[in-house]
Amino acid sequence: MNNHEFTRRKFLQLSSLSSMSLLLGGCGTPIFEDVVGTLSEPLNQKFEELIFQPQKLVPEFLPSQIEANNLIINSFDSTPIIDMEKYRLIVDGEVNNPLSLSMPDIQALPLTSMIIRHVCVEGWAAIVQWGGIRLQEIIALSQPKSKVKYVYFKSADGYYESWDIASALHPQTLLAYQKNGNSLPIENGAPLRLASPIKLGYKQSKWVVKITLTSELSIIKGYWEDRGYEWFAGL
Ligand SMILES: Nc1nc2c(c(=O)[nH]1)N[C@H]1C(S)=C(S)[C@@H](COP(=O)(O)O)O[C@H]1N2
Ligand SMILES: [Mo]
Repeated sequence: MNNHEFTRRKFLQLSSLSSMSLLLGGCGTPIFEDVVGTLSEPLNQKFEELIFQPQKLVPEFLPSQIEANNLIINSFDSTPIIDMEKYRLIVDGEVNNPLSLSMPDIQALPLTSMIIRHVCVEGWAAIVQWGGIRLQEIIALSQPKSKVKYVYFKSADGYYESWDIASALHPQTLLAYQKNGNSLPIENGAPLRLASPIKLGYKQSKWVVKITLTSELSIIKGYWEDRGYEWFAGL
């Protein structure tokens, strides 16, 4: 079995565990150690604190409140062409377990759905249903080092963003692959985009190809931030 296959099998085994047991790396039951093996290096204290810290949930909307919106805001005037067969989400940076995940890998993980309001600073908003994987699950799988404070997102169209780790770990921050009950349209960021009720629209990167965990925020912060917009952009 080659190394890639091994990592993939471990990953699939891991994904069948609940995120709670995954995070309780220190509990050390024989079964848990068996399944998780060397990947189970307990998550560091600071990260565990953050992920268990009760973060305030934003109230969600009802399905009857979903608004059909056709507003597409692209900073680059074009939708990137992505080969879905070859697509991999890369997770790297200050992590113990860098990841390269296909969409089937990601779709094997628990699906979370939410109906939230998307707010764009250009003066429009829409109530949208998103379905996808909690970003905290992906981050947990990568086993971030204790000093990680920021998360960078690189998109296939050249867009880039950075978030604080607490917002990235918020239970309503998703990497979405569904919109309003259908698979995510390419113009809205397929195969994978950020969706979260705690941040403004420009923080919600579409066509995410790479997630980098880091302890440093560089002077290059985000496409709009580097043009004068606020970095935290909380709602
Ligand atoms: N990769 C990428 N992501 C992006 C953008 C972009 O131009 N490129 N625009 C942002 C802005 S300003 C908004 S309001 C939302 C719009 O999302 P939508 O096109 O799905 O409505 O995407 C955000 N994410
Ligand atoms: Mo926006």
